[in-house]
Amino acid sequence: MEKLSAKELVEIVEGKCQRYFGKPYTMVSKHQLYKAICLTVRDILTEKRLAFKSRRIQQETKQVYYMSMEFLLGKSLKNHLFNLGLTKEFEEVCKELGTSLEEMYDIEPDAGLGNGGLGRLAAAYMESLTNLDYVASGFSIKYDYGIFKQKISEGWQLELPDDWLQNGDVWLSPREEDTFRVKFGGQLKERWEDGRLYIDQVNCYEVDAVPYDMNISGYHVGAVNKLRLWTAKAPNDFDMQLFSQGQYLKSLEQKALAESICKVLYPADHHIEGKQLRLKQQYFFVSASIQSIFKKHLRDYGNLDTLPDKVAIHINDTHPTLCIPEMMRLLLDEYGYSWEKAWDIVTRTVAYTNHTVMAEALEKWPEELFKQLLPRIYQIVCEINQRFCAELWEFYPNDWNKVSYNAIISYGQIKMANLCLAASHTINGVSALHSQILKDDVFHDYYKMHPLKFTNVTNGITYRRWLTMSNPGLSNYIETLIGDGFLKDANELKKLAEFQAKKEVLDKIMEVKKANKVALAKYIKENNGVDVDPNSIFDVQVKRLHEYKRQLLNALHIIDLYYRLKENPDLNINPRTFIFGAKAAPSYYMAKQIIKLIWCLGEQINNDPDIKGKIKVVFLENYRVSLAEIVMPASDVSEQISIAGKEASGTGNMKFMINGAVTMGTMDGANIEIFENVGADNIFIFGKRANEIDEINRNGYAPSYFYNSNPRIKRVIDGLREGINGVQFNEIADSLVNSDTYKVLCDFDSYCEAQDNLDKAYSDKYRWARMSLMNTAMAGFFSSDRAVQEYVDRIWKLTPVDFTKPIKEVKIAKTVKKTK
Ligand code: 26Q
Repeated sequence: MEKLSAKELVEIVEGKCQRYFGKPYTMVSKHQLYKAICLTVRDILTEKRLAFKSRRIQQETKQVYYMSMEFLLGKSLKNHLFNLGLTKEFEEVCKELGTSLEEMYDIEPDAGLGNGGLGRLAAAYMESLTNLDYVASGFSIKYDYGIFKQKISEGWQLELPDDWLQNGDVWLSPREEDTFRVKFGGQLKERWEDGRLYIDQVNCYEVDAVPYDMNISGYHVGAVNKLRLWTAKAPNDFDMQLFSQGQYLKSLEQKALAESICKVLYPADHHIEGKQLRLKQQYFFVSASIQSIFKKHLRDYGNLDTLPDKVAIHINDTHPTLCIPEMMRLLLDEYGYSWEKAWDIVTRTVAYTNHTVMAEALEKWPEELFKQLLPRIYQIVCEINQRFCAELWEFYPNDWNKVSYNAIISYGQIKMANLCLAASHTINGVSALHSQILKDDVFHDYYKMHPLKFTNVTNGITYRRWLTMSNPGLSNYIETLIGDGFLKDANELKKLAEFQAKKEVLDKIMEVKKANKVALAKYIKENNGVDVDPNSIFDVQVKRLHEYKRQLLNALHIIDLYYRLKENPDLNINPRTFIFGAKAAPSYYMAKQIIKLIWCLGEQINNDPDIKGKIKVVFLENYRVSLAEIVMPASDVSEQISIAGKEASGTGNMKFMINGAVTMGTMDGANIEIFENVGADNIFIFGKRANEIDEINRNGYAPSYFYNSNPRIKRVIDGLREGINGVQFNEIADSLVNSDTYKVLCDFDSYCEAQDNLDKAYSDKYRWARMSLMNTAMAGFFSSDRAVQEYVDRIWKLTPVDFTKPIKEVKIAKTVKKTK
């Protein structure tokens, strides 16, 4: 496809202004101009996607469907222009139209259709699949409201709705013709016809799933893939029936009920409440997606026997697990397959990634609720369970405990992870350590039965977004040193290591970092009203707020340092700015207390003249993808301090690393692989190892011991009780001394020591700059392009679309045959 010139693009944008807003471009608002520009980019991508699709159909390429309740996309305009190589052209377009591209970027809201790591990973993988010319579609829900907007009022988190569709809907194209119907509730009626048993779901209520498609672009490639988001609509005929019975209000009530399904993203991660609406969301998007996959496969290949050869379905954590019984339902009830044949098709198609080992985050549903909402799916899950238990019983004869622990249904609960194990051909964790823990611990019994099903794929990030787009100063400078090969192949960043002894390179690296810190300091001044010194160490912990991530450990170290400074204002340390950003699940009481504590620390420390501004504490409101793009390039220190064994991988750690921040971390998740890549000289590791934590748990842990025997710990905890900025934090103090589930006190000394070492290292300017450079140099492994290639090789078995083959005229639709 020919690349369009700026002049041609201006004409297209003008045309959009006329068509959509009925005005010449000179008369439209900035927001309308923004929409006209996005619509232009959308059309370019759609045209490209159709060309890609013809090749896919012609080459009969196998494809992956990535099923995820979350896709945390962030902003798209800048990313698409960068990927298409059209940034310069659109800068000119904007100039011509009397605006700037930056101004357009600012108008776009973040598409916050995710909580954190898992959602961002899904977005990254869609993009990397596209980068590598694989055919992929993502499936999820078009939430009216994404992750809430966080306001901080006197240190307390408030949640506000995130109406992202206001300006974010420009990327979505409705495809009403691909609407599917989803059934809930009702009763089952059995019916014999032509010697076959059919199951009808009667008196159920029905919801239409209407798809909206979004293009996914890749970097300088021919491929464009799609993300399909389903929205729930009450069927029209249903309305009419009630209206005609004079039940006007009832009808509108039903409509609102149906449409509530896609209202809002659940804002809790790592803690699960068995809410009926969440289960409805899951079945709704999964049923529509599977129906759509089957329809397309039938159109392209004529029958479903070949599904596993042409389609891989990926389950992103257990949230889309219902695609397993839904596939069975369609194969059995709609397409007349036998159980054995249907199960064979399903189990050769589906694979599952686990993202957590936290017991409270493993999804379970009350059997009764499940049965009422999804009666036919429930029957199928019961049958899968029976067969699965028979297999367990054979492998673990007479071991009731093992059978009930691993069963899909036991003690009135349906355990989604166990259903995933039963049906997936491959199961993976997201870092080396996490995958090992799955085998040794969480899924150990099943691992013994099917060791070959288990594998690891360490997570990755879209490094062009995090390095080149977010940190152009660093990326452009790297290009002058090692050329632009790293833009296609992240491993080329290794070439930077050659420069680690070159002072002029190290000076320049620190100069770039300083400029990024000045920009973040400006943001902090504007948003928090706090003056921070860009010459201080920017020490950053940004991620969801959870006790296992131990923001509290960071806070306790700050309190200790503050007391030390109060005692001795001349304490010889480098000035430091401690920066936090974190959303707490709205119902997570302790997490909100911790946010309040950090905010109070800022109030007290930032306004205490005694410590001469040596340390500052800032809590950034509403941490999100677009704020991360400002924070990552400006960070010196990356805090990755979870209790060992609980952070499945972490991906923020990788974004910091590639931007030259040095990790302060425990041996947890992907930190271990960061350590292996950069080497012990370029990272600060502290704390108990995962196996040591296990041992402590086995032997019994008494946190009061640390309180009673360690004066520094005692002073800090007493300080929480006395009050920080006049607020007492007794509940936090009690929980530390009485239970300390996440071993904060146990790792406190080791953390403080590592922090002192870090401070010393920073004093040696070139030593620090070298560490920073080496972090960027060794970050190539953490590219999501590498991760996706591993998924392809080990799990999905895809081949890329071949762009060297000429395109022939193709007939898109083949005849649909139903299998007997
Ligand atoms: C489930 C049921 C009901 C309501 C909410 C949920 C729910 C939602 C989101 C459960 C978990 C999540 C998110 C989990 C998550 O983000 N996990 C992170 O995944 C990253 C990508 O693999 C890892 O890097 C992180 O270590 C892991 O914490």
